[in-house]
Amino acid sequence: MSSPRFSPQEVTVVFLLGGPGSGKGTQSSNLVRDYGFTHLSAGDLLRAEQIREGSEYGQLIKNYITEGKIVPMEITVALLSNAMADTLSKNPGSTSGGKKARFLIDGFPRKLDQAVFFESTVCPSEFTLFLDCPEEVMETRLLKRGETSGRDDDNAASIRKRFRTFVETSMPVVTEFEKQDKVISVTATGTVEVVYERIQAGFEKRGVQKA
Ligand code: UP5
Ligand code: MG
Repeated sequence: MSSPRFSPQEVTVVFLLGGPGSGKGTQSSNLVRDYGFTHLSAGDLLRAEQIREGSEYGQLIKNYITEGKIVPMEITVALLSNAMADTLSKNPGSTSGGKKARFLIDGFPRKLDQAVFFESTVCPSEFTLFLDCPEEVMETRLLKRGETSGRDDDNAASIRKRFRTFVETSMPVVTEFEKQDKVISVTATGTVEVVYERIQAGFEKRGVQKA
């Protein structure tokens, strides 16, 4: 079997998982600022691909996202892998003895086979940060955001479908990484600041240094 595109010796990959509206994007900004991560949101990359002129996947991505279903992983993994390569080519220092590049991969992997595929072809992960949040809290946040976000999936019907997909398909990824003792689990209720305090405490416990 061929080896992954990037070696954990040259880059650190952290997955950020949690239900829809658990605060992945929000907390990513904090983590980028303090820990020097490059933030790659799989959902943002898919939404950008959806509207990219000339993309052959635009309509397909829109359909999957509106239905709260998971886009075929070949598309998402290619977007992520290319975004990583792009970042590294702009900061060659990270691969030539400088500081190791850190990637925070938000909202991926969403299915067990995606985790296996990514880790064997792109890069093994260091650990997963899991934002644990009750559906009622997430629903309130998403409906509020939906007043202005313009996202195709911030409506009550899509939100319900996203929740179901998360529970049935994406939670098994967290459970699997937990078995490997590779999860930092954080309760994601309360203010943005309180959640971030918990994240920092979890990182400290695992020995993750600030940038
Ligand atoms: N907010 C955040 N934290 C708060 C707090 N502590 N207190 C009060 N409010 C808080 O936050 C959501 C809202 O809540 C915001 O308004 C925020 O201000 C507020 P956000 O940080 O955006 O939460 P996040 O977890 O990022 O929610 P998001 O909606 O982005 O999560 P999803 O997982 O649903 O969305 P994503 O973009 O990752 O995926 C969308 C779709 O793309 C998927 O459903 C799927 O169809 C597709 N997809 C794939 O197919 N494959 C992939 O690999 C990735 C996505
Ligand atoms: Mg998000």
